[in-house]
Amino acid sequence: MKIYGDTQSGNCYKIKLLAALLDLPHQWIDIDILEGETRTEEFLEKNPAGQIPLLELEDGRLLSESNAILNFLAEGSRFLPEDAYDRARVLQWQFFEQYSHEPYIAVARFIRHYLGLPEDRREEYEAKQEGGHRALSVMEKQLAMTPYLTGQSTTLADLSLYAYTHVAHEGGFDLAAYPAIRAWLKRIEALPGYVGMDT
Ligand SMILES: N[C@@H](CCC(=O)N[C@@H](CS)C(=O)NCC(=O)O)C(=O)O
Repeated sequence: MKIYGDTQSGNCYKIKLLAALLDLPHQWIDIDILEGETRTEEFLEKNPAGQIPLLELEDGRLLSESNAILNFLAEGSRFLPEDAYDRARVLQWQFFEQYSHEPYIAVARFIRHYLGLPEDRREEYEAKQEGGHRALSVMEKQLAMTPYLTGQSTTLADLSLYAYTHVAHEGGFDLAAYPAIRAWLKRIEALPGYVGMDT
């Protein structure tokens, strides 16, 4: 299978991390967003939303949306529980990630880390801080009670949220006030097969 992505993007890194943890054979195809490579006619034919990550299976079937790709690839693995309620708890955190975490932390990081905090986007960047801290506080509360977001073991919920949380400082978020999150980041980094964002 092929994975179209950018290793600096948290949404794409989620897939890279899962593929490494499960040792899934794949071809990684680097896509440069800033060079407009998600907007070419050829790419838009594969994903009309013009976004990465994008999965292309050997038979040509395509799948976009990082968390959908994770759920597809993790089927039958230790990262996706079988019990309906436990599975829904994973989804609960993945929806939280897309609605309450990524739009603040990933966007602030994009403005600061990718674009170099240009003056015309400073206001937007500042406006992202409160929402980002709100999301981190929700995670901190859970992780002070359980080692992983859904309980005692690592699931896709952790991988989805690890992606942008471990680089939150690049969006201006200081994790010093979140000890449970910092301990959880270390637990994820100790998983056998773990790969970092740059490797
Ligand atoms: N909800 C999508 C978001 C994907 C997304 O925002 N991708 C960004 C990179 S992180 C992208 O492709 N941006 C290029 C563009 O929108 O033109 C997911 O989780 O996969």
